[in-house]
Amino acid sequence: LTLIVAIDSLGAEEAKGLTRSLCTRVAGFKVGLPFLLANGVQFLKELHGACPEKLWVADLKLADIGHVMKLVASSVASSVDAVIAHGFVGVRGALDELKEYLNSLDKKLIVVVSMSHPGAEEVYDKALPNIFDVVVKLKPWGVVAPATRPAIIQETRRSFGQDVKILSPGIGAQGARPGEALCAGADYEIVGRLITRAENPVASAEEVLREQREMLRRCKGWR
Ligand code: BMP
Repeated sequence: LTLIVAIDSLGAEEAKGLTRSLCTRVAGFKVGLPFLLANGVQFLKELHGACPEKLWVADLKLADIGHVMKLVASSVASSVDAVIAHGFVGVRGALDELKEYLNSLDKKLIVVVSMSHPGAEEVYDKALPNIFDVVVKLKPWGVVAPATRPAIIQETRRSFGQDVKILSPGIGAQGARPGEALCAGADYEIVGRLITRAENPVASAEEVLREQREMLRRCKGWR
């Protein structure tokens, strides 16, 4: 399974319905800050409890000193499998402490290596070699790399082989097509609005999965 649905702006009931309907169909769910602030951490526990086998990712885009990132992570850790942090804060006194803390809970760390919006070229992409050093030192379970710039995904895959999972947002609302990131080497595509804002979100998710299969069939000869 290659699809992670990003939940940023759904109401509680919509989110409950969608995650239940998609539970058997997708790889997991990524829950963003707007959703958590609107619906609360306790509600995330409820969602997770109804679909516990899937990969639940807390996307709080952590970028702070280790102590504070650990405090924030501790408020969601029991309801998720993985936590996303920015790579640019560096290892010592920051990501090293977060990683150790998550390890102690048997949770995964995902580090942003670059982002999907145009401005990421202004700063993030220029720092890519430094961020890659962070990934080498830290050995996180996964990284986020942009579906909108497949060359970054390819470079990430070339640099780390199969040692990290690559999760790629930027599909649909931000312009990339389903399957493009997978063809560039990503393990998962993160899709939000294309699904959550569709008239029929479940049908839209099915369509994304179909397009992913079709693209993979063409680029990798998959059946
Ligand atoms: P959408 O498919 O609606 O554009 O949502 C993309 C999701 O991925 C959002 O939750 C956003 O926070 C996240 N994301 C992103 O768009 N670009 C990045 O570089 C990193 C992200 O986590």
